[in-house]
Amino acid sequence: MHVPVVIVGAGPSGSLLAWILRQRGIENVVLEARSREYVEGRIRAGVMEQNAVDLMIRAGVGDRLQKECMKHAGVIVGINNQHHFIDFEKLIGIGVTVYGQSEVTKDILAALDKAGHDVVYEAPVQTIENHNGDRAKVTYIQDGIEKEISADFVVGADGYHGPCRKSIPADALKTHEKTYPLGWLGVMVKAAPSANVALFAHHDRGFALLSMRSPEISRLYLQCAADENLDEWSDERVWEELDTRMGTSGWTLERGEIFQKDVTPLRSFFCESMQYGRMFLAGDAAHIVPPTGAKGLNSAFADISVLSAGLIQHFTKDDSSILDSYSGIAVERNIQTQRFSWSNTSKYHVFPGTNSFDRRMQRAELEYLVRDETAQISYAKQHTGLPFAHWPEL
Ligand code: RFL
Ligand code: PHB
Repeated sequence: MHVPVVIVGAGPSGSLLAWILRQRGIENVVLEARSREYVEGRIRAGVMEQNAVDLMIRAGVGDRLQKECMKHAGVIVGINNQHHFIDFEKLIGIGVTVYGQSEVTKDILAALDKAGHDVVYEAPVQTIENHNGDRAKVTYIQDGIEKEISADFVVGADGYHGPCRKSIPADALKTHEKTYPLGWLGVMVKAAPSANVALFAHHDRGFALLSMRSPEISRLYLQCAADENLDEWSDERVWEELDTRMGTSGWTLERGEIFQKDVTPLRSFFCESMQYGRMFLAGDAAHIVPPTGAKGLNSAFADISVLSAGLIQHFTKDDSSILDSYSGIAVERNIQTQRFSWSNTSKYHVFPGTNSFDRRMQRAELEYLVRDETAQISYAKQHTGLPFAHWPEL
């Protein structure tokens, strides 16, 4: 079997690309290792940049998002129990949108399903070969049987652990990585959000974040160790720690039933380039950021905007100029996103072993931010996201 484009992974990157290409009549097959329920149930991102929202809307999968999303004008910065609102809308005329990644994925997978698109679930890709030949070859397992498919292009949208990036020879790939001695303990809570925007709280005991998924569901995080043992965190201990790190006088953190707890170790990673012959990498397959900047899903959609524009131009106009520049554009944008995520992580967290001078300077960075309008404009621009270099013609 041969198709123009094989997409590995049906996460947000792979599913959105499949849908956009389909809209322009470009045949593609999506191979996904896990079940649809598993992919839809993964609780991850919550904050979307306006460009990511616009891409969903332009692609025709943004109706429910527009109805159910929550618009945030800015963020609250907490510094040792003092809250300061930074109003992005007032500063630069643009805010951020809260809509769960699981809802994003559900909306796109439902659209693909309704259109009868070829998304093969529970079909883990095993190998990608012949990247530099006239056709790339992909093997995968379906119902216990190994199958093969060839393609003009393969898109590795298979996340950090997937096989696509690993199929690139080591001497053709440069990787950059930082692991932090930190994790995030996340809880999903049946309680109304205690603020109308996210609260990023720096405290001597560590960072804490209040976010949300809907008017009834809050999402909260606590800085913890990268290998934190969840068994040591009773619900009561979680609430007490959240109160300690983000409480302030005259403000109450709403409590409710905790219905999920998880730990995410913090990591920064990116590779250069994001193309090897007929294979392109997109999203977490090429870059991971610590969640402090809320950039993972947004960077993935920035990649998909340029890659889909390039593939559409290639197949409909016989012009490969955007496709040829994809890797350079995507890596360059991603490095700036990495910088923001790393600097935001450094600003808010308490790092083990930091001396008193460095701790005080760290706090002074946040104090400068909440006092200085120029610093706030810069922060707002970075939070709300860089432009997308190309948009698909839809
Ligand atoms: P995904 O979502 O990892 O999807 C990859 C898909 O590939 C499949 N796969 C394979 N398929 C076939 N064959 C194989 N051999 C395969 N191996 C893997 C996987 O099953 C999976 O379905 O990558 P994608 O699509 O690039 O999407 C990236 C985003 O998921 C990620 O960047 C964000 O969730 C990051 N993130 C956030 N991003 C934001 O923009 N805003 C946020 O507020 C935000 N908060 C977060 C986050 C990530 C978090 N965690 C848990 C990592 C908060 C957290 C806690
Ligand atoms: C979330 O809502 O899950 C969220 C919000 C902001 C972040 C990371 C995660 O920086």
